[in-house]
Amino acid sequence: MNGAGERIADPWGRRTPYGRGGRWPVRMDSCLADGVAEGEVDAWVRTASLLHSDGDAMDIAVRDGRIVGVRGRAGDRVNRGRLEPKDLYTWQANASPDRLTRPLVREGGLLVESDWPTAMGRVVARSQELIGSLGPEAVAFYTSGQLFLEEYYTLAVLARAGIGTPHLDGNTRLCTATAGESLKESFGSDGQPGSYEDIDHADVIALFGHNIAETQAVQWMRILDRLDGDGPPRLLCVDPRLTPVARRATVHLAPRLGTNVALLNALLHEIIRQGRTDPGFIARHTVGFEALREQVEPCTTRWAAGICDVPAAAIEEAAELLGTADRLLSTVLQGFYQANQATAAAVQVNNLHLIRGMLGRPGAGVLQMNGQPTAENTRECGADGDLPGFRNWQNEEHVGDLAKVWNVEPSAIPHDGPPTHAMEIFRLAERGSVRMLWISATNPAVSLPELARVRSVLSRESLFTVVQDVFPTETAQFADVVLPAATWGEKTGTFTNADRTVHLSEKAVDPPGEARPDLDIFLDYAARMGFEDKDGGPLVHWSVPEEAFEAWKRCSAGRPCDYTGLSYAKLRGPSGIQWPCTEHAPDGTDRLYGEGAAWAHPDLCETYGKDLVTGEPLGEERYRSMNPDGKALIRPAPYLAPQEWPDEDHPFQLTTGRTLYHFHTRTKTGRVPQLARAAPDVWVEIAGSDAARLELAAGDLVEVTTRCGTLRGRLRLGSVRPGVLFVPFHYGYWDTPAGNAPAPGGAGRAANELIPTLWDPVSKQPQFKTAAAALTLVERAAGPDPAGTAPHDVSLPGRPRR
Ligand SMILES: Nc1nc2c(c(=O)[nH]1)N[C@H]1C(S)=C(S)[C@@H](COP(=O)(O)OP(=O)(O)OC[C@H]3O[C@@H](n4cnc5c(=O)[nH]c(N)nc54)[C@H](O)[C@@H]3O)O[C@H]1N2
Ligand SMILES: Nc1nc2c(c(=O)[nH]1)N[C@H]1C(S)=C(S)[C@@H](COP(=O)(O)OP(=O)(O)OC[C@H]3O[C@@H](n4cnc5c(=O)[nH]c(N)nc54)[C@H](O)[C@@H]3O)O[C@H]1N2
Ligand SMILES: [Mo]
Repeated sequence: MNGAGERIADPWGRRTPYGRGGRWPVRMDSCLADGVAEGEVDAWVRTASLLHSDGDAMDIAVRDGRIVGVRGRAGDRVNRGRLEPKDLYTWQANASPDRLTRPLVREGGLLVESDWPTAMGRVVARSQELIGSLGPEAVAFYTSGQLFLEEYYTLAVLARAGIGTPHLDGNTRLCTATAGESLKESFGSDGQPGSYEDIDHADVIALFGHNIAETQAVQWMRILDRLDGDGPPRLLCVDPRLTPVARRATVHLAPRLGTNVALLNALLHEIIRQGRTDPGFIARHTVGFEALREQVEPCTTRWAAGICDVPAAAIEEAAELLGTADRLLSTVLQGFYQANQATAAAVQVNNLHLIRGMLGRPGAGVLQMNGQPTAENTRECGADGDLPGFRNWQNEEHVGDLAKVWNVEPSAIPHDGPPTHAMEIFRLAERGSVRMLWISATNPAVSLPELARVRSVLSRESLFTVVQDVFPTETAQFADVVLPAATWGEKTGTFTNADRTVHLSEKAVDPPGEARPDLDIFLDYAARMGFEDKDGGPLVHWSVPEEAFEAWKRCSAGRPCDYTGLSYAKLRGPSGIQWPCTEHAPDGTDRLYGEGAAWAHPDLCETYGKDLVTGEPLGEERYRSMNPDGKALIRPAPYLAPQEWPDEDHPFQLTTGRTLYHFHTRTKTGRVPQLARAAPDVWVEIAGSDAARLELAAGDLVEVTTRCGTLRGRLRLGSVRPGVLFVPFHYGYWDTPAGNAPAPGGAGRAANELIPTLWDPVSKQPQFKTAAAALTLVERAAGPDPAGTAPHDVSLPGRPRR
């Protein structure tokens, strides 16, 4: 592989420094299979990365009908030619010998190879039988943040208006439900305010619970290039671990897990106390400032220091950074979204920007980040249970408008209660009221909390489970029908990254065996089910991706995520394009809300808001009186201690997350030799001081136990704050010798054996980032750390640098 080793050891590659306000230089990254020269490639086919929310634009190299490599696209606004290690190497996974190539059905307890008519016949027969006998609510869909826009939109139409079930959600519930919710609470509607180009202009960049160096590595390259250029930005990092971001930060705050709201309230307190607000912006564009002032009035830095276990002086330094920034860019991700008080904490970051007037100008913006590559589309298409186009299910006019687009009666669209969230769907399956669960492009038997319980739900006799995937996953083992899907490079469609940039991804090669694009599977189902509109025409009236895109454009018209100015032809241009893109904004829109949050108007908003503590809906009347003119909402929240808190039996705070080299449950990256070698097995990270106190050493085999379960892994030292354990959540069971989950009560390898079922009351996002845990030694290290320490993972002893 050309250049393979070097980008494992040097993940961010060569620096191309640039100064503040300058244009990020191009750097071309590529990787081709051994023995293939650029000139020998038959075709380069346009796509973007499907391994994080960055949307790194790239071309797939094709030779003799096979994928033989990738290269970045120089003209694209997102990455300007760069690729990160997963982008560079993961194309190899498409050709894995163990791809699913034929449908499987369960016969006599075993999954056996079958054909499409048989497999789809079973799915359709079971759907019709359940809908006929128990009603549409017996059927549920749990989808992804990794399919394409056209696929989500088709799924949303068929689930909502075809079947009429309210039980449709994405794994975006685990991922960016809080991003969406915090934007709704602050701006009345989902929709990312900021732009990646804000990195080029900001003088302060604040990263809240976001390890961007490992999780959107190309934007970290952009930050590194600014740090090496003229007028570098100052960085604030809020993370309990000494991440690569923390190492480069001007100020690093490493709070106790789950105390984000206390910290933010103290930062807001300082900024208000020192008069570093923008009164003009507050008066013109916001409501609610006085309530925030009262809420944070007692939240001194000393008060927060006690709760967060961070020196008050460090919080003051951070407040100084934020308060003196002239262009402030903030990013927020899972250290907030998956922690205690997720929405309340993320909303405080929005408040920071609202009171400082840091929105809608180059360098001044908020990125409530997405994680998955296509999570934005799950949300905008309504495959997360919300109505498509960020319509408000409590607003009859919005429902009526959608009904017109679909040519159905409004009553055909379930909207008499909030959408069913993923955790609730699993609970309904556990209770037996959901009887068919169709899982597409997600692996809940590894990624949901409390895995022992998830396995027991999925193995229920009364639950008919359909799994649509590209590999035989841990989840597929529980299926009644397995549908083999085509994936990236094998199908065509669009997807939208975290800064609203839409990319077209085109088919480069044929899928293996009988695998079919997810769109074709959904279309086949809709046709077999005979879903009709109110005039007896087909409800789903498209048959290829471009027609689905055109149908979506009509649905998005006049909404915040307006796609009407886009087309496949236009997306074949040099760069991806940011929505909204309309006749009036044909080149797309870089930033939202510079001129105020117009979508927050009561007639237009996606939601009337929720109580940030209880999650109770505020209701239309309350919203109208609070925000009659449609301004941005400043929403205060009190700090509440996490439910999971250490005690004598469980003295540690456990958190979980990611490494640079793997994507999620490793169905793709685990099958890529370079990446698998870089991080072959699970580990447990502990502070050097805790290890010394417990007389433990690097490489020791340990057991971590919580009230839910037990995990075994080798110890790594050094990069978490004292009292914290960190475990990556990538490792399940498909590549273990047994290939199976642990026997009940046994120690597992998946982090989610340990994570209890708890979720944020507002966004319903599970809390993957705080569990009380115990640690015990199983066996001393035989030699050096067998987990293989990745080069950037060197442990630095001592306190995080400030
Ligand atoms: N390499 C790689 N990149 C990815 C992915 C991947 O699997 N691998 N997945 C993609 C997806 S879907 C997502 S959602 C994103 C996630 O991207 P990130 O959110 O950046 O990743 P995480 O490692 O989950 O969590 C980020 C940080 O939160 C910190 N944290 C934990 N608890 C707390 C807390 O209580 N407070 C604060 N302030 N911080 C805390 C952790 O120490 C961790 O460093 O990454 C995307 N990119
Ligand atoms: N403890 C802990 N748990 C977590 C997290 C954490 O930080 N800690 N993070 C959470 C977050 S943010 C996320 S996003 C989730 C991710 O959790 P999952 O969604 O379960 O993770 P993936 O491994 O990405 O699963 C995607 C599945 O889709 C399949 N697939 C890939 N491409 C296609 C395609 O084109 N079509 C079809 N049909 N299938 C395809 C893959 O083979 C894989 O099985 O995990 C969550 N769980
Ligand atoms: Mo995610």
